Amino acid sequence: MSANITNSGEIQTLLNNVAGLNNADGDPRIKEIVRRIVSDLFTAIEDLDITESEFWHGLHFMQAAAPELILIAPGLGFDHFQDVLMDAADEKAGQTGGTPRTIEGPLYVENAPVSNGEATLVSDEEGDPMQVFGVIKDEQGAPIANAKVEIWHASKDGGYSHFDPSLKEFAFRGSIITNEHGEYRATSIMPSGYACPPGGSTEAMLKQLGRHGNRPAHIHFFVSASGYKHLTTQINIAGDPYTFDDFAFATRDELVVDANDVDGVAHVNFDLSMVKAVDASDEQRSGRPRMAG
Ligand code: MBD
Ligand code: FE
Repeated sequence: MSANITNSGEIQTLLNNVAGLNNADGDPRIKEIVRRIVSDLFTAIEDLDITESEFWHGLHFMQAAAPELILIAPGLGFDHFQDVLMDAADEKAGQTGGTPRTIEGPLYVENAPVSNGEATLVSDEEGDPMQVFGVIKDEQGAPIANAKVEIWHASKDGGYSHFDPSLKEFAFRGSIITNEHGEYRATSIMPSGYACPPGGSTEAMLKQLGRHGNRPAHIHFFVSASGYKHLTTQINIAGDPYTFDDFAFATRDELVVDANDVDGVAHVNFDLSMVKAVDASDEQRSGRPRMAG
């Protein structure tokens, strides 16, 4: 496999022209990225003898899949790969520790209601009662007051508000400011695992790979506090058949949490540990586009 044609002068010139390297306009960073990605795809087409039919099938698949690209990305491991890259960067900078990160996923919505100390995430949706609670701590174990804990999770049917039209605005979403003991508590219902939309492009793609499109029951967190690095993570409820078989590869051993029955309420107790920020930008989450609720 040597990509003889891709490496020829003719195709290298074509790639330079494709990426606009022969002009002084445009964005140099975008040019660099386009040059590299198109070149890598040409190489793959040549090395794998991807036929014209296969190429166009793939392109038409992507065209139809456009609304689900945000789901295909975690299914193909891109979200988890970015976590691994960020972990490696932290390691290199000597900034390890704290609760492990894991992927944000595509279903966060801005502007959920804010409460102090505790919140009821929903009052009139059906489901098994669940409380998720804990303490936000620094690496020495000292509680962090006034941390912002944003929580979002699925319904008992695995749907997310603002994406599943049967659910009320901001159902199962809330932002809790920790009290003077660093505590947060959300009263809600037990989420079910998520399944990719039946009949959709993600499901079709995963089927071709012999895979499924399920996630275990999980609860998402954004945690931020002045002077600490922003944390994006999730917990998986122990005992779900998909806990260690997540189509989005987001499970980490430290993030699997038991739900304990206390008088008919599932108690999910999870403390989170925050790492000191080195500069102000560490306190912010990534600039990824997000839906405003
Ligand atoms: C989810 O709920 C989710 O968290 C991810 C990562 C992908 C799809 C649905
Ligand atoms: Fe989710």
